[in-house]
Amino acid sequence: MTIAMALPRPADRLVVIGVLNVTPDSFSDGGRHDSPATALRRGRELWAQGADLVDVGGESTRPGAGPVDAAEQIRRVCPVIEALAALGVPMSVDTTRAAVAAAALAAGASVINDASGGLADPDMARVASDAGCPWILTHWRGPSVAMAASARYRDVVAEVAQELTERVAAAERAGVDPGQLVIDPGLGFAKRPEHDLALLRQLGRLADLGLPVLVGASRKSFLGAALADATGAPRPVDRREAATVAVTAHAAAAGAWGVRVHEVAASLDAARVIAAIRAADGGAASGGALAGRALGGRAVGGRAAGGGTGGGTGAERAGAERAGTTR
Ligand code: PMM
Repeated sequence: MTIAMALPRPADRLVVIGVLNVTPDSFSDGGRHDSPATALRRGRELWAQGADLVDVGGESTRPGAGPVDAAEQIRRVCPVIEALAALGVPMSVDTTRAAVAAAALAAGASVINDASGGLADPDMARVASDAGCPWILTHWRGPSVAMAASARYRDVVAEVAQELTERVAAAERAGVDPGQLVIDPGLGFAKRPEHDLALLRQLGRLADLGLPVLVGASRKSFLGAALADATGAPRPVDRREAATVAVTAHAAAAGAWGVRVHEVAASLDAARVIAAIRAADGGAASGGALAGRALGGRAVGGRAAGGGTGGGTGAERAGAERAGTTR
């Protein structure tokens, strides 16, 4: 099956990417899907929930995690990607290693999700440019083991925007089509909770760079800190789901292109409701008190308009396929 090398662009809502970590040690889902069979089952679940992309990764990027060599990442992700591709599931590969990206693209992934923004492996730009596929560039200041020490900023939003601009320029110099680039502030990557929150509050300044913006907040520690109990203990990882959906709604209202989340269904609902609110014009023309007041409501990704993937959730798509109504 040939998988299109284009970004999903639902006409009217935020893209929702489902996380599938085929790792023993990721901070949230590590160890849950680290056999091909369990990973395949989870990938199918995410697709059925309506994921626009399933993001398959074989290396934990949690703070302090050590590197996983390319051969081991390939061993973890490629069988899963091949099996999901055979079902028609669109996928990104979450890796900072060019060899892993190349193997994953050959196995059926269609997007590179590079949490290092191209910095970890100088060959990544060539792989992205040769494949002509979308490339997600995440803000990064060094490997997971050294991340905490580089979480120093005078103006985190300005510095992240500047450093992402440099990554975009480097990708373009390497021959990558700018229409295939997505930027991501890298929440939790060399960031303290106050940095993550400031980046979310000012997402529009990243959107102003003119590229689609992806937000990866799902279950991250700044959400645990924001929901700390009376003793100051952070909310445990497995109870950050509502907080994750809150960020999805915020990102959608601020005009982000997509979110990367562990549970797709609730974020997809949030994305659809925000899209419905943004599309509503009843009363706006007659000028209610809040009518027309922008909530950061610009379209992100000025270089690439509309398009669409046919819309609908995975479950709806599956239903339509059963009913023979897909185009
Ligand atoms: N975060 C993680 C992994 N990959 N990719 C992008 N583009 N953005 C992110 O914020 C991001 C990512 C770490 O989270 P995980 O361990 O739950 O996968």
